[in-house]
Amino acid sequence: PIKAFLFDLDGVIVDTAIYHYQAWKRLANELGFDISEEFNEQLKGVSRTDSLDLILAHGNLTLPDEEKAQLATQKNEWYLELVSRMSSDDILPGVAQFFSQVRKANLQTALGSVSKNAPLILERIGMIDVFDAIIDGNKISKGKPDPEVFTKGAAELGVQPDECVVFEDAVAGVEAGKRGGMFVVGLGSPDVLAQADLVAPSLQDLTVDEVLAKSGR
Ligand code: B16
Ligand code: MG
Repeated sequence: PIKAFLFDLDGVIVDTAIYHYQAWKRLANELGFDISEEFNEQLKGVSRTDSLDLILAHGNLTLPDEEKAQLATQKNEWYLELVSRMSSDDILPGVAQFFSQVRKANLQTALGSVSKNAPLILERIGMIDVFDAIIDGNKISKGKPDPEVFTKGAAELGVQPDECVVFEDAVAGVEAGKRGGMFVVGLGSPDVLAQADLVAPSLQDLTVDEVLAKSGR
């Protein structure tokens, strides 16, 4: 049976993906090139350093590690400026309702985000006490699509991977959940998230009962 739900943060609970995109775009522009929304899909769920490597390759730039570290710090400062204005108003539609169903169903919950800023964002939106376990970028060594962020979540909750459902909006995150042996619900477009076991536009379009039934576990 399913015992736990594991949630990605960016794009599932809250739309910080747009802020990551704006900050990376600003950085690319300063370096003399641009990134499109389509290119940005590849960055979702990918760690800060891996994202920067993808962006620099996109702009045909090779830079020394020291300079890359400065650029990553700069991007994070811009990102934090945007995030600092967030509040509970930024929680995505359907999240509160879905979580009240999760609680009634006695399921455990974990956050599975590769963001080092995840605890700060949870504080800002008033959701720091909602999860039974929080796995974020400070606790893992490999970003998505590596399954580490989700397998650690399952381990911290004391459940098996096949007892977990992962909720993800990113291609890399869906792959991470699948590689971890979990049932994966993709939130977004079925074309982009083809690897997911079930796809819906957002949590607003799902009920807990429906997810449990469709998981067949
Ligand atoms: P930070 P998630 C990911 O969070 C974002 O989707 C990704 O765009 C970002 O680069 C990554 O976190 C690292 O974030 O720079 O804040 O440590 O989707 O796993 O919740
Ligand atoms: Mg995400």
